[in-house]
Amino acid sequence: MSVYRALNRCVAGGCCRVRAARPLVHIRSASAGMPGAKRSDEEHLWEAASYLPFSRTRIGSFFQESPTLKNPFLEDALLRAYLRRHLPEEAVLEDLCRFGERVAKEVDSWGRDCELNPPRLVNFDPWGRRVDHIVTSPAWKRMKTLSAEEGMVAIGYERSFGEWSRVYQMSKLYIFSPSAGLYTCPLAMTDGAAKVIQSMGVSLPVDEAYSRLTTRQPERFWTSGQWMTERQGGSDVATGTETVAVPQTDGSYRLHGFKWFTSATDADMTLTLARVQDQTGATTPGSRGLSLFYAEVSRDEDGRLRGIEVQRLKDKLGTRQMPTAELLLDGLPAHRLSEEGRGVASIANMLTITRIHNSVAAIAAMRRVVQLARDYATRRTVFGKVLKDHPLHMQTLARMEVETRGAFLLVMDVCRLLGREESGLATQRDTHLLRLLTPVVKLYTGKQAVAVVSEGLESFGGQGYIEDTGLPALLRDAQVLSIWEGTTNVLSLDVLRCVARSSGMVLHAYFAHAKSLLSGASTVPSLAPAVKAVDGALSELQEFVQVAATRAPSYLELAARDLAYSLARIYAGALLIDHACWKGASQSDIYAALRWCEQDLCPVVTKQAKGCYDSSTPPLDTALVYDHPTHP
Ligand code: MFK
Repeated sequence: MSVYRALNRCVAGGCCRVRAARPLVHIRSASAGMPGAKRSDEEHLWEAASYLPFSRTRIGSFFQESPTLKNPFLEDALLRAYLRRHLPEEAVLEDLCRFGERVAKEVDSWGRDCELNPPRLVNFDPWGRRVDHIVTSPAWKRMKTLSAEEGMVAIGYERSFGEWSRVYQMSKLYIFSPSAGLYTCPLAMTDGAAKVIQSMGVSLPVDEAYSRLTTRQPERFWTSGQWMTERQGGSDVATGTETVAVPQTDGSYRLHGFKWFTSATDADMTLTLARVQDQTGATTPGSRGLSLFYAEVSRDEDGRLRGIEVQRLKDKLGTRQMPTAELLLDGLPAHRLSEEGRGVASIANMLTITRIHNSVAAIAAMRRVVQLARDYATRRTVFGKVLKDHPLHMQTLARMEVETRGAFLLVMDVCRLLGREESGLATQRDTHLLRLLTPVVKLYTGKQAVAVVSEGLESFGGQGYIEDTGLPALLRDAQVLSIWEGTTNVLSLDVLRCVARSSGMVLHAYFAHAKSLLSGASTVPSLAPAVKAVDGALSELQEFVQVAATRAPSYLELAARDLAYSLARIYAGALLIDHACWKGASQSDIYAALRWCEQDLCPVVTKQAKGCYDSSTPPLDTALVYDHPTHP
């Protein structure tokens, strides 16, 4: 573009126009009376340019400093305090500190590359042969190497730190997650698959797979898929799974079916569900007809995928960094891992692990947005002072911080319980708590992540809405956390199911442990209002449970979501109090506990008092949702 055109555009266009107009008029009138002063329009404009605050070469002198990602380990007071309290091993702290530095300096930019270079599917080669090649970015591949080197899955199985090994592993994933370009998804499923194989006994044909899933050697490392979802069965796996397994003479199977949503489809192997056909071709319907299968993803000598066609990649709101595909299973060679009909019960171990990973991703997203917002608040000046000096802005960030702290302690407690179970130290109470809290924590933190990340974007003003800041991707990716691995409602019902199946024992464990967490609080008098709130909420909840047990199942079903929220909020309150009583706790820990406990800790009782679960509610809800004019 010529200078002339550029200036013309500048003078004529938009916001520059008002500012540019004055000097231009001034120059023209000044030169008009001078003898022999014949000046071209271009000269006028050249001269005008020296007065213009904006032009092609001068676009203003102010540039806002961007938020800077610093070492996420060093920046996280609660993580460091939690580890100092429970796992004060130099080796762990050093590793996390080094890794945090690597994440900030190196890995974060790979994560961004994964977002900018999403996977694509090449179905055919130039000559029309089917190849079904999912092309991923170099950054995505680097994440695989890094994951092996850093022991992202291995740490959980090496168990070098006994019952705290899972806390160590999940702390590392927590630091990694928002910079990982969604590589945490294949890692979640890989971890889940290793857990399933281990719990079923590491023997042929999966011994090699187990060693690859849990290795630190990048050239041997495998990731696993978890192909559960079919067109009819997202949540309702039991009735919606159509895939059939045809027995072969050598004892193996061939799978035929259509998997509708397979994440991280560039995996090396998968665990999946199918119905075994009998000799007449018949299968057993429902949950009891499902068995668990192991299959490797491999290519034949012509380069074609064995028994798989990739129909298409999904076009998703977020998690675009990662390939998610629709797969036609057309004779996929597979081995049955579970007894026939024990598929759901066998894959449940995988669901426990992936739900915990999901919760880790949720707290990591919250923590990341808080860290960036906190940094930005020291760099951005508005209305004459930095954001950090605006009390309302600080109040908003402090609320986000409280949410993040409560969620962090919830998730770490589930990791602690998992570690205890795996190292053979779990008491009956621990086992019950782990079963109850896994869905509770997953559903609660998934929702919290969306709320906190959304609030966090607002703290960057309009820049939080601008793609190439990388901030919007945080929100897009958070949105999936309440959906996959069981939606909020499906998990709320899972809570009811585990209460029923344990004859209420999971709730006994919950009440006993939550109360025990308050026991040290008498040493910190300033915590009294928080202790009173949690104690009161626990009593209310106990009463609710007693009453609800006498009501029809539909009553509890309507209360399920509020019940799960109550369990999460009260337990987080108790954990925050317990942490604030620790001798190494800070004033901020006490403040966070007090703030958390100011909210409605027991919404199920608040709503019950308003009659929200009465029998009149479901028909009224339906009428409201399908409301339409009754008068012409
Ligand atoms: C960063 C993190 C990233 C994470 C990445 C993951 C990406 C992958 C994306 C996906 O694959 S999303 C697909 C996820 N799909 C789901 O989460 C399915 C949601 N639906 C459910 O969870 C249903 O509740 C369920 C399929 C489990 C219901 O099936 P059933 O067959 O009706 O269950 P049923 O009859 O209640 O239980 C069957 C057995 O499983 C019982 O064992 P027993 O027969 O021995 O009694 C149950 O106890 C057991 N079970 C069910 N849920 C369990 C469980 N055991 C432990 N924990 C659970 N949650």
